[in-house]
Amino acid sequence: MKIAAVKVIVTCPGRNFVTLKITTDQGVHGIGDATLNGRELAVVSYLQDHVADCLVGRDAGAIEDIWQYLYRGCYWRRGPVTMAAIGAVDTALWDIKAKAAGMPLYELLGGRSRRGVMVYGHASGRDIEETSDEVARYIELGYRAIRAQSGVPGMDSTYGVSADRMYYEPADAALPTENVWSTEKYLDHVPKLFDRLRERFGFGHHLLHDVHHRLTPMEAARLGISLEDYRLFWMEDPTPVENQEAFRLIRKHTVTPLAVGEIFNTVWDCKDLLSEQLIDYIRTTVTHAGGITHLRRIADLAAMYQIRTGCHGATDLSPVCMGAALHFDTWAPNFGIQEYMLHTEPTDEVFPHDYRFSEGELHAGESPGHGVDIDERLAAKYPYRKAYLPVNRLRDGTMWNW
Ligand code: EZ4
Ligand code: CO
Repeated sequence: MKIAAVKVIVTCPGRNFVTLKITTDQGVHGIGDATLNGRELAVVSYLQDHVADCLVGRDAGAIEDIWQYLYRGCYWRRGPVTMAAIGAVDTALWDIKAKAAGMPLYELLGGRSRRGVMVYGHASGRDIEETSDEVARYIELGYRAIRAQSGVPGMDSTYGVSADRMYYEPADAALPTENVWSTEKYLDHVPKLFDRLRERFGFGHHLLHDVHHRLTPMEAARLGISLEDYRLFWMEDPTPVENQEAFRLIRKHTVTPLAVGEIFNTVWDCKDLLSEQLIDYIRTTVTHAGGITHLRRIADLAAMYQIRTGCHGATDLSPVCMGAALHFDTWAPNFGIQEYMLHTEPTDEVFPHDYRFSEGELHAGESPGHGVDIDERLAAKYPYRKAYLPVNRLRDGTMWNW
């Protein structure tokens, strides 16, 4: 079965998504997600101008060889644009192989390791009480794990607090919105949030929190210590990850579990954190870490150090990524948890999918492939709209991490 056509589809049913569609000479097609939030068109060009021609005529079943061809063969290895492009090709080819085999993708990966995939939902509010009421709502919906983020007194905005309760969308403007950040105010506030949540709900649910790269290593250590009594499932991205040695410092001081890796794109980014056991959950997912083929390598390395997976699942990853990730999660022996934010209704219509939520878990579905497709006619109704993530500045104007 040979690759006959390679097509890139851009659609914006509420937010931008880039989808790669590969069709074979036998009429089977597969799709992959290539969305890189705020830099979408760079991946579109990479795929259209530099990858598509190299794929036509190749054996669609040679997934590993095509992965190596695109990785080794471009000379300029790694990076988010390259790896998102490779990830989309890889996901589409696994989709095709599983469809051709008549199997759901998880069967092809080695079969089912669990009945369902535990997910965490996103509770947020302008203050602690609003966030607490949102946590109550997720518990009523059946979630067993909930991420909690709250507005901080004295700060106009902070990461993770959405205007629209269920649908969080930070890429909100055609030029980046500028937010003002205060580490002092944040560090003072977060322990109060989790104190309230444990007081109200007890310890029967997993609670998570995303620091979103804002702190220095010592500040992160201090936050970790101050959250220990609340037994978080994880504290995510406490400090920027370029300097992985920072995690040695954090680790020396706190037993609050750490989750890192949503912006990583290869196993090389993960290697030291995994082999030195500096984190507890690895956040890489299908789209930004080179597809199913490469994500498996990362998960296998993590497993050697008892580190579990916690795939990124924000809404800037399309339902195609979610579908593929759920098959991966269903297989991965060292699966930990899957992030789950609801896509808007128009997005779900553009990407009809098999996966279903029930009792705090997502189920990948049993149809052949990864179980997600794209309605191209509908997709064409939503043209690309420029949208950027915000930036952060300190009160005196200094640029900070968002
Ligand atoms: O801000 O994916 O844990 N989830 C996150 C996300 C990221 C977005 C950036 O595009 O940190 O909400
Ligand atoms: Co995050």
